[in-house]
Amino acid sequence: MDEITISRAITQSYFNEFLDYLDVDVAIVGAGPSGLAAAYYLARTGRKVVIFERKLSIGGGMWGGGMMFNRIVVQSEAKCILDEFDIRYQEFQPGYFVADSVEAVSTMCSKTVKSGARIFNLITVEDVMIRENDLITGLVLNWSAVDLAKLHVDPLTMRSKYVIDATGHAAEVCNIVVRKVGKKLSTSTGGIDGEKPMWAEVAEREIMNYTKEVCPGLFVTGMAANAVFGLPRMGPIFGGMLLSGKKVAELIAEKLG
Ligand code: 48F
Repeated sequence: MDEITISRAITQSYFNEFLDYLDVDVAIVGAGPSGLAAAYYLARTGRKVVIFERKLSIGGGMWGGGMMFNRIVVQSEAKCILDEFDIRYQEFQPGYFVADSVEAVSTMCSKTVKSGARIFNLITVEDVMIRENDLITGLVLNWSAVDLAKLHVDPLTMRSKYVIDATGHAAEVCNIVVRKVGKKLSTSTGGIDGEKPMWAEVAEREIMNYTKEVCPGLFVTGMAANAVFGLPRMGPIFGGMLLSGKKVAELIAEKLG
């Protein structure tokens, strides 16, 4: 057993893939439910898709269910996505399906990776790359450890035909764009309209209308869409996240042709 061979296997395999994914069709920021669903459905169309996730763990806010009770609720409209991923559920009351969040995250993660999407965890997106007319053309990456330790280390950059902001409540990519490029989003103010208080029904309905291209080259999905467009939050009902991820995949697949 040679430790150096083990080290070579890890570094060589990792960096071969990292190099390959520096130029992709779609780069997704955040591996929560919306980012995973977007990656899965895009990868299944044969596109080259990568997710960058800041944390060690995949799954974003889905692991914790509601208030750390590890169950999620999904409405009838999104049951087809649970079926697609083969996530088991029970009908609690007509129209309300409850699933184990651990099974939901681990199954989505596994199927997304096996569909061909690549997930790089422990990497934080700290900026975007732009070209003429403020077209978003890629992401600026750094190790999350660098960010956490506040080290003065320059990042690296990757290119992507389209970027998806799937960073949840913080809508981090859109916030970066507004801060650095100006109020040029397709919102009422051009900036981040800001998330509104809890109203699950409106939030789950409207998220589908606001899952879209928010400025050239940048799409928004999941809770980030609600935050950017001033919609209410919805709490631990996850159908909107899954449907929004699927919708953004369809919108981008259509653009890619
Ligand atoms: O928060 P998150 O799960 O986003 P989502 O897919 O789902 C929202 C629900 O979990 C829940 C809800 C549902 O009703 O309201 O909150 O919209 O996942 C977002 C992921 O993005 C990562 C973050 O660590 C999380 O795993 N993330 C955020 N900012 C960055 C990032 C960044 N700058 N770089 C890389 N990853």
